[in-house]
Amino acid sequence: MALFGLAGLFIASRAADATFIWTGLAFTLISVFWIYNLIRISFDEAEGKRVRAREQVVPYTLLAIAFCSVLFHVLSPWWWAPIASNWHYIDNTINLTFWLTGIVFAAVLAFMAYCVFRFRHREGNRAEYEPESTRLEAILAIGTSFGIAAMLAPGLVVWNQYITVPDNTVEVEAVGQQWSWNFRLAGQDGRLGTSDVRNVRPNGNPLGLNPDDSHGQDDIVVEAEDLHLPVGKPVRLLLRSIDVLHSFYVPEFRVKMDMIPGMVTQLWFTPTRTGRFQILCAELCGVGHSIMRGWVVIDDEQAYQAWLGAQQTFASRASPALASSEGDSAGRPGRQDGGRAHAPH
Ligand SMILES: [Cu+2]
Repeated sequence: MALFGLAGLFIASRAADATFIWTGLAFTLISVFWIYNLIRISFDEAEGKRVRAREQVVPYTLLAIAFCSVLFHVLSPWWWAPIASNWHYIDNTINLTFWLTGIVFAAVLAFMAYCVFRFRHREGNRAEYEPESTRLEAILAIGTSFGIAAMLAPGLVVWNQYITVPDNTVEVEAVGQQWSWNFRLAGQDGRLGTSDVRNVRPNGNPLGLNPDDSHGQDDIVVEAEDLHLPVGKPVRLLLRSIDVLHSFYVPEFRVKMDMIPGMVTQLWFTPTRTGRFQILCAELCGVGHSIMRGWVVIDDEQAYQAWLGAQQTFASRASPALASSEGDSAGRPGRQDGGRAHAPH
């Protein structure tokens, strides 16, 4: 019965059109109700409410659930997108967690099945009262501690790698706003200029670069277009938001980090293959959250240089008026609306 339900899930997940999806889900629902009914019947039998028709349905059902769950995990069509960065450590820790929790899950169900079978109702049997067992408590406490430590320890090691940025990274800025992604790369001087949300102007300065900072003049500003990066080079992404909380997430890179207004957060990765990968916002950030998508294109060196050469610098984008008149405190009225990148609609 459980296999029947499993087959239904597979049909639903592989199906291209709605009819098959609903057929598959119906399969699964029917088998779930069937199993539920079997369990109910056997409980009734155990309580003597009903003539014993099917001996020991519950233990077998429990074992079947454990077996099919593990089988489903192994054969599941819902799995990660193929990795495109150095962060295979993250996959390893998740796999480890899956296996540890899977083994415990199967063991608990097997224990339940054993107990249901071993201590089933029989005429004249009486239960023993044994409220405490120091030995059993010690075994469970120590066993559980080891299991949890085994799941947490690899995560700490990987987290340490994740927050330790290597020296040879290229700095690139990604800025989230409702509801698009902008980027900035250092120009000839190899340095990003300073920025402030009070400098943000929808036309000419979407990232709020400081017009008086000479380091910022040659910065390459990519507004709501694809970000290109060279393959094989470690990248340190500096993350900013100019309005509300966002989160930068590229599933293939296995990296995700929140973007917090007023703070610069960061993450780093090394792209390991060329391709076009979607950026998702992973923090609910307003009605347009689900359409807040962008793309990172990983190029070989030649294609990357060609793309880089075609980009505009901050100085070439900005209008002369912007650079001079709003740099001082006289620009105060302009600052009032400067916190937002653009009108909501
Ligand atoms: Cu967002």
